[in-house]
Amino acid sequence: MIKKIFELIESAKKVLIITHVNPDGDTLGSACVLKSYIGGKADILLQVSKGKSYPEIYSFMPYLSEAKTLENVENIYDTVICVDVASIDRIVENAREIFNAAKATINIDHHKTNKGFAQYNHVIGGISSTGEVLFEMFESQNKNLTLEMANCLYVSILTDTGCFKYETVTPRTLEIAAKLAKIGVDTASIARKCYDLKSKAMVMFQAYCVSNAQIICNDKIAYTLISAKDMQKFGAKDEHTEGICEVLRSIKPVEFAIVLKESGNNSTKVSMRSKEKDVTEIVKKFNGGGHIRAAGCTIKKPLNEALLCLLDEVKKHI
Ligand SMILES: [Mn+2]
Repeated sequence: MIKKIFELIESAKKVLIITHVNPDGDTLGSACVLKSYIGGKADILLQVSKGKSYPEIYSFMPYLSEAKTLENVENIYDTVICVDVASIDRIVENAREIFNAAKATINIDHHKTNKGFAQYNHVIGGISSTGEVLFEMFESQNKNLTLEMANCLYVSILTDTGCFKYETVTPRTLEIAAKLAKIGVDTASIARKCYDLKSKAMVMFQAYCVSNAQIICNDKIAYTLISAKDMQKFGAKDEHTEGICEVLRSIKPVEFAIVLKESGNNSTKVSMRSKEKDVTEIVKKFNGGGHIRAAGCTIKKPLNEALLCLLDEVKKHI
C-alpha cells in the first residue's frame, strides 16, 4: 500500500491534501510534510469555514499561509490525500465534492476508529500520530527527509503525544524523535512555539473555564460548560478551548475530564479525556470518535441537556 501511495503521488497532476476540521498540530504537520515532499502540484486544504483559521500558534509552520480554505478551494484535483481524518463525515461541504470527484483518494491516519473511507487507506491505529505513520512511510521507501520535513513531522508527533506523555509513545516513537533531532530539528524551539506563545486572551479564558468546572462523583468526573456568551465575553476562538480538558484531567482523582461547548443550532461539542478508561466507548454512543484517552462528539441538544445525557453515559463507566 505504501509503495502504491507514492506511485499515486508521483503520477498525480494536482494533489489536494485535506486536514481535518478544527485542525490540530498533527493534521497540520502531516499536511505540511506532504506539501513539502510533493511540491508545487500539491495544495493544502484547511477545513475551516468563514472567518475561521487554524490555531495561531502554528503560524510558524510552512505553507499554511498559502493554504486553501473551504471558501476558495476549486474542484480541480485528480488526487486527494486526507491526513489525520478519522472518518468521512470529517470531510465537509465542498471538500466532500472534491473528494468524490477525485480519481484517486488516499487516507493516511492513526485513529483506531478510522474505517478506511478512501480508495487507498494506510491507517495504523494506535500509533502515536499521523506524523509517525508518515515518517515510517518515508523511511520504508528510502525517501530523504529535509530539515523542513523533519520539523513538520516533529510538530505532529510532539503535539499528538502531549509532549511525549501518552501511552502511545513507544521506543520507536522516541527513536523517530531522535532521528528528527539528528536531522537538525530544534526541539526546544518547536516546543516553545507550540506551548509557550499563547495569547493572553487564551490563557485568561482557559483560567475562567477551569474555575467554572464542576467536580462530581467522588471527584471522578470534572466538567466545564462553555456558552457562546462566555466565548464572546473573552473574545475566545474555538482553538482557545484546546488544553482545558488536560488541566481538568490533571486533578488527582479525576478519571474523566469533559469540556462541553455550545456550538450553534442547539448542538453541543464535547471533548473528553480520561486517565485509564476508554472514552471512545462513551462518545461512540453519540456518533463520535477519537482515541482511547482523548475523544469527542457533537450532541444535538442544548448545553444543559447534552450534559445530562452525557453524564448518564459516563457514570456507567466509573
Ligand atoms: Mn492525530
